[in-house]
Amino acid sequence: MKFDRRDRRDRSDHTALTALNYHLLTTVGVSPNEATPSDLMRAVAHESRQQLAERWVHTQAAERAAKVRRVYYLSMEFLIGRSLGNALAALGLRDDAAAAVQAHARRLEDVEEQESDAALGNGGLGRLAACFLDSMATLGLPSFGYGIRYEYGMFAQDILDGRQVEHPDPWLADGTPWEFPRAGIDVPVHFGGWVEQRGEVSVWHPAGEVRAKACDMVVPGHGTRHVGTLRMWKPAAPAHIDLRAFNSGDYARAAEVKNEFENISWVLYPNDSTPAGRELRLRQEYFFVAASAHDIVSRHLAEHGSLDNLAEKVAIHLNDTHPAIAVAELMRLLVDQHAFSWADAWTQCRRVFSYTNHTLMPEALETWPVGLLHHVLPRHLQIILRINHDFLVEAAHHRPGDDDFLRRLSLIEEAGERRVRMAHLAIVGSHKVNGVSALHSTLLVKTIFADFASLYPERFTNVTNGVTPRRWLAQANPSLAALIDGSIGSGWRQELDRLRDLGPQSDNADFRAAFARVKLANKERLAAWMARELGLTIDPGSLFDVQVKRIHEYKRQLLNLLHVVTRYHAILRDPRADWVPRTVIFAGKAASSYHMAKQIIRLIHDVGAVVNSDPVVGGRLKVVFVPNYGVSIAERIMPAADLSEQISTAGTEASGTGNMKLALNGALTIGTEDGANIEIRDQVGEASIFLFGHKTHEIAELNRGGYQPLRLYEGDARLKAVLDAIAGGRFSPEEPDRYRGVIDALLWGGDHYKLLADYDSYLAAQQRVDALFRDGEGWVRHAIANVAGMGAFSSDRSVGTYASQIWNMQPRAPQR
Ligand code: 26Q
Repeated sequence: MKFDRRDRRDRSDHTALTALNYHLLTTVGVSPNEATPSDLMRAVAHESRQQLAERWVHTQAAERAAKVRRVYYLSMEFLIGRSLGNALAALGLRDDAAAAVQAHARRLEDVEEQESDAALGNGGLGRLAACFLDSMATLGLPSFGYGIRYEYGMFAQDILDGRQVEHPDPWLADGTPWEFPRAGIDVPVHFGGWVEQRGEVSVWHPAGEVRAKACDMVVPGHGTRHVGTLRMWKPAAPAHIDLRAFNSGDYARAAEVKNEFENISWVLYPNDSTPAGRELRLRQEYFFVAASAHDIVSRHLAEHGSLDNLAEKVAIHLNDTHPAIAVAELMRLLVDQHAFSWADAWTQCRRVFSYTNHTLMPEALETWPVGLLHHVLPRHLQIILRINHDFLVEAAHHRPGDDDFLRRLSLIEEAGERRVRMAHLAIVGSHKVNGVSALHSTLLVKTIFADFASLYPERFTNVTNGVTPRRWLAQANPSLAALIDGSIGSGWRQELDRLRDLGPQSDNADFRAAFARVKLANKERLAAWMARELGLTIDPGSLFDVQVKRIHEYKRQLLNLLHVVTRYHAILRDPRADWVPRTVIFAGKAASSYHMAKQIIRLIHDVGAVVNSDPVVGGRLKVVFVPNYGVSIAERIMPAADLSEQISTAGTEASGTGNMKLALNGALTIGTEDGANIEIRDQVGEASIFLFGHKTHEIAELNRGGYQPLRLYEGDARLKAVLDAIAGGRFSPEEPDRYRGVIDALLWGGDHYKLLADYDSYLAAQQRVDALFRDGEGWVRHAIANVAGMGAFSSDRSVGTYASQIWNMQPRAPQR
C-alpha cells in the first residue's frame, strides 16, 4: 500500500517519501533535509491524520444517512498512550512509513518515540476505555467516546533518592497532531444559582455559564475503514464575560476571571485511596456530562426530529459513577427543556443508560455532600431527590415496613453529613449494571449491591474485561506477532480466539525454540533500554519477575517484597545453592497523597540498593524499579516478562487487565484467585498458572474469626526474620525507623490486606516457579499455553458482549 494522495495530482510519484517530504515542508514547516526525529514524527502523523480524516468523514456520513443506533461511552478517563503506531497499523502504512523514514536515515521506532503519551487516565479504568474505543471502531459499532481534554494528564513520576516526586504532564506543550478542534461545536454549560417553582414547572436560574468546545480525536478501526470518534471537551469563558477589567487595563483581574472558567479541564484528578470529593472534581464531572448530553440530544434531534424515539437510537454507557450525574441531566433536558412528562422521561432514561462498576471497596464509592450539590447543581439535586422518592415508594412495596432496607437503598446517605450515593443513582437510572470479571460481578450482587439485586435481579450482569490485541500484541511485540502469523496466519488481530490454534505448537520443538528466542530477544531489548535510559544492568538470562500497576496496599507490592527479602536471606544462608537468577521488576505510580504507597516505593528502592550490591548475591537476585510507568513503558515491559505478579488479596481487584496483557505476551501468572485471574486459569489450564493464597470466602472468614497476624509472625522464622530486618533498618541504616510504620501496620494494625496470611503459600508458589523455570522446555510449553488461551480476553469480545447484551446493537462480524 502507498501513501495515497488522490488530491495531489501535481506530484509525479505518489511514494511515501514524497508524502513525508510534502508534510515536512508544508505542515511542519521544515526543510526535509534538516528534519529532526520529532519533525519526522509530526510529518508521518499528519499524513496518517489526513487519511483517517477521509475515512472519518465517510463513516460519519454513512451513519447519519442510515440513522443508526449509536453507543456513547462516557468516561472521565481515556488512557490512550501514543497514537502513531496504532494509526499506521490501522491504515496498513507501517512498511511504507518505515521506508520513507529510512530515507532520512532514521528508524521508525525512534521516530515513534518522539510522541508523548496521551495519559488522560489514572490506570486500569482509563486504559480499559481506550481499549474499548479501539474495539468499537474495529467492530464497526457506531460510537462516540466522550471525555475531558485535560491540559495536564497523569503526573510524571521521577524517583529522587528512592522517593517518588511528581511532575506535571504538559502533554500538549508542543501541540498534538491528533486532535481536530470543532470550532462550530460549542455548548453552554451552567452552574449554581437557584430554582424557581412555577407550579409544576421548575425553572433553573444558573449563576454561571461556561462554554464547552469539542476537540475530537479519530479512532481508527483495524481491518476496516470504519473510524470512530473520541470527543473531548475543553472549557472556554463565555464570550459575554465582563470585559471591563480588560478595558480598564486590569489584565490580572481579567485573567483571573478567564481562569475561573477555564480551570475546569486543567488537570486529571488522581485516583486516591479515597475519592477527593472536591468541588472542582464535581464541576469537571458535570461539565463533560452536560456537554455530551447536549451533543447527543442535538444529534438525535437533527436526525430524527423528535426525542420520542431517543432510547431506540441512543445507548449511553457510564464508565463507573464519575459520569452518573448524566442520569439527572438527561431528566432535566427531557422534562425542563423538551416538555416530557416525568414518567415518560424516566422511561426513556432507564432504557438509555447502563453502568459499569469497577470497585468493591466501599471507601472508593463516590458520594457527594447534598450541600455541595445544592450549591453547584441545585436543579439536579431536586431531580435526584424526586428520583429517590419515587424509587423508595416502589421499593417499599417489595418489603413493607422494612425501613432499614429503604435506608440502605436510598440515594441519600443520611448518617452524618447527608450525601448523594452516585452508585445508587447509576443503578436506579440504568437498565443494566455490570461488574468487570465473573468473580467481581458475583460479589457485587452478594455484597455492596445485594439490596438492589433483590429488587432487580435481571439488571445485574457480568462483562469480563479485555485488552486490544492490536496494541498489546501486534504493536508491542512484533516478533511474537510475526511468529504467530507464521504459524496460524494473521487473523488473530481481529479474531483473537484463533490463538487456540497455537495450542498444539507447544509439542513442536522447533516452535518452542523459536518462541524462546523471541522471549529472549524481547528481554534483551528491555535490558538494553534499561541500561541506556536508567543506567541499570540486568541479566536477560534471569527470570524476569514483573509487577507493574498502580501502587496500592490491596495490590500487595509489599508481599512481593517480602518474598524478595526472604529469597535474599536464603541466598545469604546458602550462597552456593543453584539459585534460579531473578530480576524482580516493579513499576507504578502512587497517588501523591497516599503515604503508605509512597513508602512502599521507597522500600523497593532501599531493598534494591542492598540486594543488588551484595557480592554474596552475585547478581542472582536483582530488584529494579522502572520509573514513570505508563502505556508506552508497559508496551516495552509486557513482551519481556516471564512471570506476571497478580497477587491482590482475594476479593479486592475487580478484574485487572495487566494480567491479560502479560499472559498474552507469554508470561506465566503467579496470582491469587481474584478478579480475572480465575478466568485466566480456566482458559490456560490449572497447570499453566501458579495460584496461591486464601480465596475470597476464606479471607472473609479471617475477617470474622479474629485474624492474628502476630501469631503468623511468631510461627514462621523466615517471616519473622524478614519483618525484623525491614523494621529494624537493615535496608535503611541511615534511618533505622524508616519502615517501622509499614511493618507495624502488618503486625499491630491488623494487616488489613492479609499479607501474612498468604505469605507461606506465596513462597511455596514461588518455589514452583523456580522449578519450572529451571526445566526450560516445560516453561516454554506453558508460556505457549498461556498465549493460546488468551483469545477470550480480547476487548473485542468484551465490547461485543456489551453491544449484544447491554446496548442492543449488533456488532459486525470480524472481517476475514
Ligand atoms: C474518583 C473520585 C474522585 C477522584 C478520582 C476518582 C477515581 C478515579 C479513577 C476513582 C477510581 C479510579 C480508577 C479505578 C480503576 O482504575 N479501577 C480498575 O478498573 C480496571 C478496569 O475495569 C480493573 O481491571 C481494576 O481491577 C480496577 O481496579
